[in-house]
Amino acid sequence: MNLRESLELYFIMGSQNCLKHPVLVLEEAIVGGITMFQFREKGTKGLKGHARVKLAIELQHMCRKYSVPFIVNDDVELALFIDADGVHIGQEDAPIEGVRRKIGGKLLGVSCHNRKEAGLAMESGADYLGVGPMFPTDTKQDCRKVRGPGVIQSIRAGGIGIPLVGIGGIHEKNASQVLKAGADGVAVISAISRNPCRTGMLARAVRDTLLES
Ligand code: 3NM
Repeated sequence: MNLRESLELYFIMGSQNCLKHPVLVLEEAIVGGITMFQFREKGTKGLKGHARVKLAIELQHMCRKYSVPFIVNDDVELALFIDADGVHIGQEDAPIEGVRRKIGGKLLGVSCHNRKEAGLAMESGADYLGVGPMFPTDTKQDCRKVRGPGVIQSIRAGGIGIPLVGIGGIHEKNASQVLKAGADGVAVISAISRNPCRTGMLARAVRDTLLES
């Protein structure tokens, strides 16, 4: 697997983000052209316990059917239990080195908000970074201040070259700004989870921008 290519259109969701069954949403998104998926079942409306694990396995099966990498948000034990392709953690989650030790060679993504966090994540063993929020978003309640694509330019200018996606408020009309700032791809929740039938438009916008540059 080429990680930069897998990051081009990274879809993230849990049942709390979907207007119909998440398995149907994921299949439509995959057919529309997503290149990686993250299971992020979170918050008061998210499933818990057995129902959460069952949904994770159903979504993982769908990803396997189409050879799309399946990443688990935050929950290292779940990722190991179901043998996911990787784990994504935030700055507030477990220390990066400890997660790297636990997951061995699985993919490790880390959310970062500035150049300093990006440098530390890279040194601590991250395979890729998620940088945000690029634009205003209602999806994440505890979101930090909007940084804009400029923060990606600053991370790249600081010599941090590892694979990276922008996240936060991204859709087909503004994705090109994120890619032109130096991202390998874009990570989105609501632009696809609420409207999976539009995935193809976003996928085309991403591909066209990457081909131009
Ligand atoms: N992380 P949408 S922003 C999960 O800035 C997440 O680290 C962010 O949802 C960060 O695509 C965000 O609907 C929410 O805006 C992204």
